Amino acid sequence: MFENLSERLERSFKMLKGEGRITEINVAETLKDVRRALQDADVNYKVAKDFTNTVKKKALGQNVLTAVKPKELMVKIFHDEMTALMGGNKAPLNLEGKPAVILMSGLQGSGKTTFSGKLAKYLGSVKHKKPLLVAGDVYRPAAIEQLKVVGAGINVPVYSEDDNKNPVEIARNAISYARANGHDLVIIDTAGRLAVDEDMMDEISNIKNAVNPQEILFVVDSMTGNDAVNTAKAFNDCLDFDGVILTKLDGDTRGGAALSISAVVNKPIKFIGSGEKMEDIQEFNPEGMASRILGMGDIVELVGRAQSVYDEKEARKLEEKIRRNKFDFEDFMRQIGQIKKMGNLKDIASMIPGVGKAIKNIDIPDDAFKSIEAIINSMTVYERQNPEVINQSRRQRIAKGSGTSLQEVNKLLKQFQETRKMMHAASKMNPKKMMAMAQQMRKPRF
Ligand SMILES: Nc1nc2c(ncn2[C@@H]2O[C@H](COP(=O)(O)OP(=O)(O)OP(=O)(O)O)[C@@H](O)[C@H]2O)c(=O)[nH]1
Ligand SMILES: [Mg+2]
Repeated sequence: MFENLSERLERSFKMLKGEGRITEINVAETLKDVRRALQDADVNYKVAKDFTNTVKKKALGQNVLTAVKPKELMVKIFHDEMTALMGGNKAPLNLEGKPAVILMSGLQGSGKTTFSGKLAKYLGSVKHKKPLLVAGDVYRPAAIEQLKVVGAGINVPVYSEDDNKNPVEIARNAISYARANGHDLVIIDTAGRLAVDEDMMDEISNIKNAVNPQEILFVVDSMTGNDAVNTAKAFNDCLDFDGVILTKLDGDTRGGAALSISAVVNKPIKFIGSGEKMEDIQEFNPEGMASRILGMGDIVELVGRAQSVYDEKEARKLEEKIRRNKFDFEDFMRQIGQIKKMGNLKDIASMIPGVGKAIKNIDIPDDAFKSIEAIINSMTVYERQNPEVINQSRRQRIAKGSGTSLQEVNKLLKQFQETRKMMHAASKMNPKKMMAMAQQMRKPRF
């Protein structure tokens, strides 16, 4: 799922490639395209509009001159905003209560019965609950039987009253039964209708009032598309539910519902269902979902780390030094230090799109900079600040002191001089280009 949206977003971001910074002009086209992509993926019109406006505000407010590339920064902003849109944090179930009562609601075929079973199994094993399933769907002929089959498959008892057509009574009786039989969790499955109708809403409201559940969950088929938002609104107006369950995320869904529902009703998505088997249940994680939608989770992590070690003031100083051709070995060391602060080298390298797969089987030692650092450490402060004084005899001393060879010292000095010359030349030509080069320097090269 979401493949289309991911691809479209990636294409939109590509427009920013090569841009030095984010401006009103170069971001406008990208945002327009993103909004279209979201709407095509069934994201509610207003949600998509508000979303892109927020992103724009954030993007223009950022000082992107140096920190990271505009495209990467945009992905990060998108990721953060999408996470916020979907509720921000994980929303755990409230399981206080003796027993805790969970009431399922939702349209016909949305996956209530299946999810009731999944949840019973999940909470039984993860939270060590002793669940009881309750057959509250008294209308569809095979509904009770269906729940019994589900219960038998996961070893969870099912409470049902075959001759009783009153779901409110059944729910109430089930709770007494649960108390008497040591169940600390009751999950009530209810009947769905084809469309939102008053009878159904009345009935489930009555159940709600009779049993006062800890959690009312609204189950929605994520393939429903934009309609899901309206259904969610209707259920929420009537029940003021506590959380949303998105089912059938394994299918060929455009996924927009996931992005819209919790924003529109302002309720968290708590779980997702991604298959017909009882194991196909996951706690919903807004951050993880945002990464999946963007298809770029690693970039997000990489940019986050780069931002956390990045120091604007230092960068300005460096810029000035390069301009005056004063970039020295102390600056060089600081750059290495920054890269190292970002974490394990192989981890970092593998986050760069396209690199991950290529280096999967290559061993990058974490001390890749070791001999460079040793050489620089063997220089005197004077030498580091004035690399041009490092003559032949100093080179020999440095090689000895660092436990490296004369060739290695020569190589480093040559590379350093070349880099410095290039950066200086660039700085006189075009400030944008120079910064791009400086940025390049802070990236490990393999
Ligand atoms: N692929 C997939 N199928 C699902 C998922 N959840 C439920 N289903 C299927 O969807 C169909 C309907 O699921 P039910 O659990 O019976 O839905 P319901 O809401 O109880 O339906 P009613 O009782 O008729 O209102 C069944 O065929 C399920 O196997 C899911 O996450 N993925
Ligand atoms: Mg059912």
